Formats: sequence, C-alpha cells, structure tokens
Amino acid sequence: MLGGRRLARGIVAVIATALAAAAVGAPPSSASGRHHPQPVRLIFDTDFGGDVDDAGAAAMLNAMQDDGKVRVLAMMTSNLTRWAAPGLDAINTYYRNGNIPIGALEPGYDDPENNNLSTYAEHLAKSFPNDVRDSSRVPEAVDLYRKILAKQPDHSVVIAVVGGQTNLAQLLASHPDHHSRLSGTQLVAKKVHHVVAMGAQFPSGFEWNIRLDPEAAATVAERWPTPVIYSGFEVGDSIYTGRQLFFRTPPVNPVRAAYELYVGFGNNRESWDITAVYYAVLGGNGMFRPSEPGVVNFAADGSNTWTPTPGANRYYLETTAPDGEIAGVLEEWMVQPPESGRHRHDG
Ligand SMILES: [Ca+2]
Repeated sequence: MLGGRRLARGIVAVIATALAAAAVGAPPSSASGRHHPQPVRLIFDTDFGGDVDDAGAAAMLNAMQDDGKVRVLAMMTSNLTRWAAPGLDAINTYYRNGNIPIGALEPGYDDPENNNLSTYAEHLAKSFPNDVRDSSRVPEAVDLYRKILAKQPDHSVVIAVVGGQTNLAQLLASHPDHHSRLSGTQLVAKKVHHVVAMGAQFPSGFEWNIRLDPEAAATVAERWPTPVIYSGFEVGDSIYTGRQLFFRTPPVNPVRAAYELYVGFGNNRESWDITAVYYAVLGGNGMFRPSEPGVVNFAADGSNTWTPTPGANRYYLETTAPDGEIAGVLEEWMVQPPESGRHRHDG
C-alpha cells in the first residue's frame, strides 16, 4: 500500500515537473538561454470588479511580465459590467503595459441582474489613466481568443481563468471564422497547453466561480481538450495578501486603490485568484503541487465532487508550504514597482 502510494506520488511528481517545465517555458536544449527562459504565453480571464483578488492577480501578472516570466497575450473579462475592461486597463497602464489587448463578454453591457457587480472597477475606470474607458470599446472575448490563439505556436498557451468560465465554454462552441478554419475545440486542442482555473473546492464543495455559470464549468470539465488544473477554494482561502500594498506602493497605484475600496486601508484579503495565477506562470516552486489525476463533476447548482481517476487530465492544487510563507512570496510580486523587472519585455 505504502509502496503503491509512493509510486503514485512519484508519477504525480513527474507530471508536476513536466507541467512546471512547460509552464515556465523550458528553454530549447540548444539555446544558451538558460538564464533567459522563454516567458509563458498566457491569457488571463477574470471577473474583475467583483472580489478584489482579481486586481491583485492582475498586479502580479504585470510584475511577472516586467520580469520576463510571462507574456500576457490578452486579458478577458467574464462579468457583465462595463467597468471591468477599463478598470483592468488602468492597472496595465499603471505598469506601462497598457498595450495588453482586452476582450469582454458582451462589450458595453451592464446586466442589472448581475450579482458580481463592479465595486472598485468603476473607480479605477474613471479615476486612473486608461484608454479603454468603457467596455463597449473592446472586442468580444471569444473573437479575441480566436484571433490570438490562431497566431500562437502549437500547444504553447496557458489560460488562467479566475472567474466564471463562460468565455471558455463559448470559445469551445465557437465556429470557424476569418481567424481560423478550426472549430473552437480544435483550436484549443492545437494551441493551448493547459488551463489553471480558480474554481471548485476539493475534494468536494460549492464554490463561487463555479456558481457564476455552472453549465460553463461543467462543459469545460467534460470537454476541454487539454489538462485543467484547479486551484480550489481551500488553497487561497487561508493565504492573506494585500496589506503591504498600503505601505510599499504609492496612492497612485490603482491596485492599492482597489484594495482600499474593498477591504479598507491596511487590510488583507484572501488570495484565491492570486495562487492560481502564480501557479500558471511559475509552477509550484515548492509551494503547490498538482493532485493525482481525476474527474471533477459539477452538478446543476454548481456543487462539485472529485473522483481520482488514473489517466484523467484534471488535477487540483495542494499546498506544500506554510500559508504565511506563500503569502510573503505572492505579496512581493504584488508590490513590485512598475518597470523594475530584471528582464523588461515590451511584447
Ligand atoms: Ca475572480
């Protein structure tokens, strides 16, 4: 039993290493670029403006791009508020990454029934420099997904989804168009390496991002053709970050402003989306590891169960370091000043 367990762990470790190597864009073996690994090509899909950890995750991605760890190909918003896209652009603009393309689920539309309405997003959109100003000025997320995926090397793109999975389900269902002759599912299979999804709770639970669109989450779980690694509710729920923004970044930082509106000056917030984004770019780094493979099932109400299944390509993250230690690592990225990265990339 113990031996079998150990063997299983060994296999998981191999998978984890492979995933991590792919996630950090292992350099070509012939290249002298050992110190210059290729940045991860990443698309960030967020319900920006609901909870504030989306803003923290956006800050981390900008800092990691400044440091050459990631090339953010696009950011997509999945909640129906017109302020999400310009609010996100305000953060990117603060980091001088305002050229990152942004797409939106139903650009320009505010859903009066939306229970994940903008709070800080509207303030950022109106009070911090950005050139989006209103989501009616950005493309539809699925169109932007297809446009960008079609141009990427095969099996190269990592998607970090930290809100509802509506855009991903719509991408799978999309048809051939002027961007690509492939169907949505074919395009994903050809271009995407894997997805890291903040969502669900393991081994079972009832989590917010899944409840936002249970049908989309079930579609992704059942039909998405690449590996999906879930960062469940339990991972970020006990890792607190954000407080250092108030003491180590200036008031002109829109991320600090977002946290001040959401949690109040000097306070922390849980790090659900931030752990997912960290793993999507840098891998586990001794702080996280993927579980054994399995199948996640979502009920119509969004509740989920997990069934360990050899050969499956769904995983969930497990924490392998103390929460406080992880929080310190995450927060260093969140407070890194714009353009202070060691390997500045303008791509
Ligand atoms: Ca979120």
